[in-house]
Amino acid sequence: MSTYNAVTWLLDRNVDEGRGAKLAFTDTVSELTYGELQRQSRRAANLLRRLGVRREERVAMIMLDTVDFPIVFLGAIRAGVVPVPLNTLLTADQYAYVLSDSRARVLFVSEALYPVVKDVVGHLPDLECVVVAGKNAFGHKLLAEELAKESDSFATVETHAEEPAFWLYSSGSTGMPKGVRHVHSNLQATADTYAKQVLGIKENDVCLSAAKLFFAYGLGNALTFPMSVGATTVLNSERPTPALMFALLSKYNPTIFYGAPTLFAAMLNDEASKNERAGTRLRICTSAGEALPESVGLAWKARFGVDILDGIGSTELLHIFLSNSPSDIKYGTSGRPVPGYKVRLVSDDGADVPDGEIGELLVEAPSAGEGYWNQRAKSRHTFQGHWTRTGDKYVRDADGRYTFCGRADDMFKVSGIWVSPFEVESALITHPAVLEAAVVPEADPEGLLKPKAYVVLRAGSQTDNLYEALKEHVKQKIGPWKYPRWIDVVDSLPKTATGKIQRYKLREGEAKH
Ligand code: 3UK
Repeated sequence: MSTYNAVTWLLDRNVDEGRGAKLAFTDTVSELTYGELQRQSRRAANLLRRLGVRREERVAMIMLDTVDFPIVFLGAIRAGVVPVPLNTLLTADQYAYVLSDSRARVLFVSEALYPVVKDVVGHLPDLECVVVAGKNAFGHKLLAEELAKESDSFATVETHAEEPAFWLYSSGSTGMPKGVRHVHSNLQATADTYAKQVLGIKENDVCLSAAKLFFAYGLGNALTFPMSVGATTVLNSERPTPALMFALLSKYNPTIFYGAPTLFAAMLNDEASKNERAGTRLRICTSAGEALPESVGLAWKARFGVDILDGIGSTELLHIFLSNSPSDIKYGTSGRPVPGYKVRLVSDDGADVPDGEIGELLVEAPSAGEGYWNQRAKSRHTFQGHWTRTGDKYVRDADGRYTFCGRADDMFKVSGIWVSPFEVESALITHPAVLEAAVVPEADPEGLLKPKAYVVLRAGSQTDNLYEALKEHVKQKIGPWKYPRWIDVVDSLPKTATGKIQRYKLREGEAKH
């Protein structure tokens, strides 16, 4: 049987090829060369063995983006143990759910995040040990001390290319998160396709990702991709505010900056950063998580002279499968299939739809997860043989480019015609008074569905006759039946940790929790 452990390719290969002394990660406090990361990850593998964790068992990580993250993540994979990085912004209840669902044997937690889980860790039958990264052990074990006790030699476990290497929980827009099992070969699959062929990542690149490592997007951006070529990553453990991002861009001068639409828009709008530059070495930016409005892409390019590549990825498919590329950008679209991925657009009955018609996006991917843990019905619905359903509605134009039209579950019909909330929201935010918008169906007095909008206004915007002006604006832009019949001005919109609008929380008659 041939064997393949992702760590051999991702990490050990860099040392074998002579990059042992090269800087792999810096987190603004500590630095880690490829050689040091190799040694530390071997210590982490030995630590897991000493703690009695066996191959295939899970260990959870609630860790900030510091150099400890790759040490623990890669150490576990080296030992054939399955790391489960968790969102660092969850509540105690949500941690209790995922820790128990995954049956994690060990929890690695950053000191600053320990207080959130302190009342949970004593109540989980499968959790045997807590290891704290930082200076205060809270009565548990300290990561640095435990690693120091271990040997830095370890025979990497001979795993199979198709056995689970790590899990990522997909938050979805409703319900409890689902554990997506990703296999060893999936990391390399995202590097060989998107990173190599779209980003054209090279050894001398320096990467900065606003998305954290526990997200599939951040994991690829700041770990898989740079390590695939022996490049360097700048890790940021703090909240990615515009001011902090500008400071990191100027201090580290990265060549690739991976962001998200809300952040790019906030950086462009930040009064205090009006005179900031994006760094002299920056060659490309990427955007994912939600669609990048055309206006944001154009404004960014005009101000900083660097393009933003919008691309869509998902936790289930690990990284981006449809994207613009440096030589082929059309703002407002998600571009074309990434080489190595195939896509289809299908109608409700499963038939392929022609150009210009909206269909659900299915993807054939070398990096698809192999299923959701303990969720057979949901696994069957999403992972259908070679094809993975995304739940996204898209339209393909005659040039073969794809444009996002919203989530399948958010679409609704008005007078028998499909309305995409996303399209109405996109129209609303082109009005100068509107910063953000969310659109949901609401029943009129006859019981028929019509669009209702929740809008966040820009500071200091003119509000005389605003409602009529917004309705007229939408009618002009996208068609008379799509305009919002009701408009509510709100301070903020409900969003997931990944910045996606939770329309279900705004829909009439649905649980508003
Ligand atoms: C939406 C987009 C329009 C879309 C992700 C890059 O976002 C990521 O993963 P998630 O599991 O969410 C997946 C869903 O998010 N989406 C993401 N990107 C775009 N919609 N345009 C986009 N560019 O609904 C998708 O199904 O949180 C992003 C890489 C890895 C990822 N996991």
